[in-house]
Amino acid sequence: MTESERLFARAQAVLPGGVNSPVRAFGAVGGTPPFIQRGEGSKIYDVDGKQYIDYVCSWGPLLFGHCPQEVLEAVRKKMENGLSFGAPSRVEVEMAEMMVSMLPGMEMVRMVNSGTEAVMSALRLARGVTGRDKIVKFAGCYHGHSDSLLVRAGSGVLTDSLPDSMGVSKAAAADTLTAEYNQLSSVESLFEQHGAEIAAIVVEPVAANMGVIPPQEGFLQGLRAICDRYGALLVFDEVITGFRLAPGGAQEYYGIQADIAAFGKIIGGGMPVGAYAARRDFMKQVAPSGGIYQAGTLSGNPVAMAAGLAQLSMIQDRGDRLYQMLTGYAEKMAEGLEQSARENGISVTVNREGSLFSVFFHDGPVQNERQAKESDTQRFKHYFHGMLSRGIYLAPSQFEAVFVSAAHTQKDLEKTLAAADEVMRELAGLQALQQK
Ligand code: KE4
Repeated sequence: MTESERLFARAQAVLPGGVNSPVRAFGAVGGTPPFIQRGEGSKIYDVDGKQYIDYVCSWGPLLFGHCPQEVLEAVRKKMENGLSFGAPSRVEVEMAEMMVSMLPGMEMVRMVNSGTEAVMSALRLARGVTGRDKIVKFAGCYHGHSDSLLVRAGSGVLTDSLPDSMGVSKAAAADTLTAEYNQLSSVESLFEQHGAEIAAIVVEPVAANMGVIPPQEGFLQGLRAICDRYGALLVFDEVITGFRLAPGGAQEYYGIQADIAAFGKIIGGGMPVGAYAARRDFMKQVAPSGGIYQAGTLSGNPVAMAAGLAQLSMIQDRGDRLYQMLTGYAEKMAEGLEQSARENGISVTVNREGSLFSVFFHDGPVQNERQAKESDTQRFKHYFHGMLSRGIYLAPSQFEAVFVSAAHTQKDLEKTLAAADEVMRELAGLQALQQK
């Protein structure tokens, strides 16, 4: 038995599925998840000493890879003065000023502890500001695990093909309307029926929880126009896209102004941080300056703020050069994987936006949840394990994204594509056998 197997057996006795978040359990791909001992740059090392090139990067937060010195130094310095006070501190102001300076049209921000909390709070703000109850979300988009958003959700819900989560009351889900991503007509018809009751549309500007599905030309602009026409708010869930597509996230990248935006992942630099932001007249309605209540014991935790602030400062220092580098790496990797599949007669569809991409084992366009679900998840499973056994650590699900970092090197790319060549050849061999 490997140490990971021993730990996984122990973990399953005390943690549901042996994990603290479902996608980590390898449910969709099988096998034992490597228990990670440490990370350094683009690499992670498991408890059995195996090294992997990491393309999960903690599901997006680690834009500069594992243990960037600037973040570690900021955390070390801050924690020597205390871990948490439950009282205002300077670094919270500095973090809020930094975010506001980087985010188009956002005048105030409130820190929370996760992306789930950020989106949940953003929607409470939308309901409070508009006095309306209904929310429109998209099938296959994932916005965290708050009750009203676990309706036709993506990520782990899609991966484990749970219809919807048990435990969510009908009442909690009743005000959530679902439309199809990249299909404005499905949004229009919901507004024709419920327009006056709809507080907001919540959308992942680039869907990344059914695999990566970029918005088609005009889709986001169409959502903006529908919100304006009906007096609803446009909420961008930028937990993944925020600070990953551009310093100003998807709002900057697409030039579209959301009314409220939710953040997570990168703004914590690997520590538990979420945030939501909007213009001043909205945010002033949040307690204690207004009647929309939201709170948190560890919100704005100084050590987490120090990590996030260090990471955002590194983004500011590097500017567009950073995004050119991230996109360049992702482009070469995506093209290399696609070419390797094509040369071996394996049907794949590769979707990429900026440095975010996914390889779907699918032979047609993937522009919505229905098409994503047509992917060959058995083939993905073989691909995943073929890459893992060659030291390439991908998300253990067809319905997640590849996350690259500024720490990934040309050497990593070469090793990744060499492994993919071997795996695609294996898949071709299997395909030939099946066709006999
Ligand atoms: P957290 O509560 O997990 O910090 O954020 C929820 C969330 C909200 N919005 C978007 C667009 C997200 O992608 C997420 C969380 N992402 C998943 C990965 N697709 C987190 C991984 C996990 O659940 O363990």
